[in-house]
Amino acid sequence: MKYYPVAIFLTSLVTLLSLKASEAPAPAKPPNIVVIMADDLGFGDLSCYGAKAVPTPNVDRIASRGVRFTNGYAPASTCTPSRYAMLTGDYAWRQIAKQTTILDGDAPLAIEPGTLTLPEMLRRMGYATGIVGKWHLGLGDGKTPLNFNGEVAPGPRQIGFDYSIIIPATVDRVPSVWLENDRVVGLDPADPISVSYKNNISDTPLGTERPDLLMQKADKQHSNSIIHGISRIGYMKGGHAARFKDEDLPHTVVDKTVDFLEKHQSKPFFLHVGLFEPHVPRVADPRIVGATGSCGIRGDVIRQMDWQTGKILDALERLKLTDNTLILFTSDNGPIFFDGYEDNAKADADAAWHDPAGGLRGFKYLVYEGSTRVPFLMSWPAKVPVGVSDRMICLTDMMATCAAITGAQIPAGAAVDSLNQWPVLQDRSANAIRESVVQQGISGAYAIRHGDWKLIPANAVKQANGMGSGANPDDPRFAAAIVRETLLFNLAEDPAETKNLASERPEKVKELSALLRKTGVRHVSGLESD
Ligand code: NG6
Ligand code: CA
Repeated sequence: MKYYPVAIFLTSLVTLLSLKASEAPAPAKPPNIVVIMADDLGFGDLSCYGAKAVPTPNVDRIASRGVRFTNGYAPASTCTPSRYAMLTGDYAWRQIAKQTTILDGDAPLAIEPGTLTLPEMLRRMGYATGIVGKWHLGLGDGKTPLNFNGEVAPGPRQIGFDYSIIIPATVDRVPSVWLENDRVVGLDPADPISVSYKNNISDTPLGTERPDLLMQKADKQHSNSIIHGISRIGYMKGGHAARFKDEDLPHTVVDKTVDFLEKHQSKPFFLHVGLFEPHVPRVADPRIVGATGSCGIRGDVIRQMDWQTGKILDALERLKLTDNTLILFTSDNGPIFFDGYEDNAKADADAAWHDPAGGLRGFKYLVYEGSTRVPFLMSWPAKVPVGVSDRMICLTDMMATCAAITGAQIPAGAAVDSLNQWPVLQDRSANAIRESVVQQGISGAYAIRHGDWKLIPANAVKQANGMGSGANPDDPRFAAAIVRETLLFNLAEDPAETKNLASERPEKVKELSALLRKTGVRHVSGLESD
């Protein structure tokens, strides 16, 4: 009896040590994994992150069942590199040619087939894998011109997804069609599709020619082919029966997602859902428009995004899968109001006192905190205790974390920017696993956050670049990505990045510059010179 407490101590020590050694549970049945990624949703856009004007009760359900991270990062402030990073565990600038940050709808596949991706890793572990919604990682091999009338490959199915139903790039870029398992849905062979980002091959009027046909007026870049009342970036001909209507998109997402869940309920599955909201063009289902508590069209489409999330959660519940499903809900980059279409988003949000970046500086395209710090919720009711975590986590970490959880192996050289966050997920008091994160913007702008410090080296470009076809580099949104002097901020004291400490703290500039250089980041001109 005397030794009883010692025995308890020893037993817990053994438990502790064995947990440390394996770092992850060996679940009887591996969890299903669902990654829901919104498009351009900001740190302050959800009610669980403090938004008052836009209730998001469904997404909040994930927060109430899991961990709400307050330092969760997309590693880039545009879609393509962030999605690349989530799927590969590598920062996109390691691989993607010419520092591409936004791909056109006819761009080649950005992930080399044969790369170990998150879906491929899980597929090898016996998971059924699927993707529904936004892709924006290119299609085809880049050698033969992309032909949307046959098998459009390589694409998601050649990098690990068994099933795919995607739109190729963004809703504001042609072709405005769905591709299901590499083929355009509803294509009439007698009306073949052609796509160009250079020549006007459009068989419908352009936005510049017939503004009277538009639901929303647009800037020059977004004023090419009009498809169902919205002018887009790029020119499209044919495929009329296959062209989607914007208001149908959320319904297709829900139907296809629920279908996938029902079909694969008995097997572990990995499902990646790329929601289209609140990216432009913002079009809401008439039943959602003006719903109570929203702030204009941007608020409406956030509610629409929340509705879709609710449908996914309901399906999981109905299929009794909630408990053993790991969900990540996040966004690919920070928010923006005007992004090509005159939809009054800013005026309406201002009137409702809604700040999409939740008090952080900056917006999409840039490298301030509001540009890349995003909502980041992770739940797994069977294993992950509920709470809030201020530990740093990045989309790249999904690979190593899911490997730890499922027992998958990551070979040397793969997923080099991925850290296993299982200890942080499992224990609210665990030490931070991640100390730094690199943030990538357009125009070769980079930043590094290390602990509380943040460095943004001058990028010394003369004109903004990397925004895709037709964009105007003098546009103030893009011009803001040009960083003329080195910036250093202390985020603990100055979370809104208002006070540049670079000249006061040269040793910190040096330390963070060295750290950034060590990551292997290229083409940061301000960094090379010091
Ligand atoms: C830009 C588009 C923008 C959006 C973005 C990609 C302008 C003028 N144009 O070139 O509308 O499509 O590319 O956004 O801003 S992302 O979230 O997919 O990266
Ligand atoms: Ca985006």
